[in-house]
Amino acid sequence: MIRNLIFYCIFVSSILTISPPLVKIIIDTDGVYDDIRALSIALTNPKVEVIAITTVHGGISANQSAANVARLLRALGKEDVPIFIGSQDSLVPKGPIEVWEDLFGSDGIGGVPDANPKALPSDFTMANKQKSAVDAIIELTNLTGGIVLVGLGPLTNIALALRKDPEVSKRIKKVVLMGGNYLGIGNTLINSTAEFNFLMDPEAAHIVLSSIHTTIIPWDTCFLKGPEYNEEVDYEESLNQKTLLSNFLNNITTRGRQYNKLIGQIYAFVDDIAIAIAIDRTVATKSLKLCASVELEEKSFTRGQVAVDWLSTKYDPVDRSFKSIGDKNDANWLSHTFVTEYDVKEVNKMLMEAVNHPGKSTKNNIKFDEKNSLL
Ligand SMILES: *[C@@H]1O[C@H](CO)[C@@H](O)[C@H](O)[C@H]1NC(C)=O
Ligand SMILES: *[C@@H]1O[C@H](CO)[C@@H](O)[C@H](O)[C@H]1NC(C)=O
Ligand SMILES: *[C@@H]1O[C@H](CO)[C@@H](O)[C@H](O)[C@H]1NC(C)=O
Ligand SMILES: *[C@@H]1O[C@H](CO)[C@@H](O)[C@H](O)[C@H]1NC(C)=O
Ligand SMILES: [Ca+2]
Repeated sequence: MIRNLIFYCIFVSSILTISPPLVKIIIDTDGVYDDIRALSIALTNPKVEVIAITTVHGGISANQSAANVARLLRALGKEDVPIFIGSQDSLVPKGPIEVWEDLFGSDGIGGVPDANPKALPSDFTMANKQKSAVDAIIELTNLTGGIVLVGLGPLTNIALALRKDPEVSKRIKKVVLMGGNYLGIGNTLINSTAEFNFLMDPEAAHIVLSSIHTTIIPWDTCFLKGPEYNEEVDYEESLNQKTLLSNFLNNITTRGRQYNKLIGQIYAFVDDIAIAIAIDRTVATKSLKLCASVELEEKSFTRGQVAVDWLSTKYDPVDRSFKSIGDKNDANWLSHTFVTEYDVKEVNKMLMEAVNHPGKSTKNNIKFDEKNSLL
């Protein structure tokens, strides 16, 4: 009996010691379809605890972003994850958002309100009304140590949180951002060499990059590696599983995928990479540590582009790559880790696990049947 008890204790404690602690994440998002797909990884991964989701202006309004997140939470039976609405405009106001409807649809997620789960007016009321995203970031990182802060939109909320409470940068474990660039590859299809999230609020991006060392998944990596990795995975595999979430992600990305085809672009992973690396850093297979800042000059091709100080690097002949030769101890040129290659198969695996996740509520356990819509 006692021997059994001892065995039991050893058994339980070994389980407790082998299972790694949960990755605690706050995700700041502008809630377009890419973000929603990436969020679905974090919300279903058993290694992750999503502490909160905060929303920001960007591809769509912060309010629409919150409604889109609420709809995803319903799809997953995860309505208990709190949503906080943040900044409605950039630090230097740019006025009303012009939604890129050809790509995103009017709501940022393909304009398919009838796709399951259907969009509901109540999605707009699901966010916490007591607290702004900025205060939520400040207070939740104070309540829970070691949070990974992931930015998938313009950096307005994160910049304001760091400004209002500089201790945030000491309390959190790390910041992982999808945004910016290091080779000047832009993605706004206008006369700009900036990446969208950084261009939407260059001043905020500047504040974040000069306040804290971050890990950045730059647009250049998404753009250059997307077509190459297409030989390794089928980017649409996770969209063709017979589950509710797979079908939902298929529906909300249909317009975006069609538009990408039209302009000759490959529909590859973007925000998903940031979430995957926040969960498991080994998903980043190659990175460069670079001192970097953000160009703020108005009316220039380069506003919002990341300025890189390549002179603070040196070629390493063994590794055949450039390596940082140390920080410059200048707040305007903090070093950041730019991910230049990633494990696309692992990102795809995480997405596949997400769409096949049984979910919490029973309705998610049932495979989605196109003829007998369940919701
Ligand atoms: C966002 O929603 C709030 C109510 O939650 C409302 O007061 C505000 O006017 C909305 N802002 C925009 C830009 O739609
Ligand atoms: C969702 O996608 C399925 C095919 O995967 C399609 O049959 C259905 O019409 C789509 N629904 C909407 C509302 O777009
Ligand atoms: C952090 O929490 C402590 C209590 O644990 C509290 O005294 C302090 O005011 C909090 N700070 C912020 C910024 O919320
Ligand atoms: C970029 O193009 C827009 C629209 O054609 C124009 O208004 C703007 O001045 C251009 N910017 C630069 C830096 O040339
Ligand atoms: Ca985004």
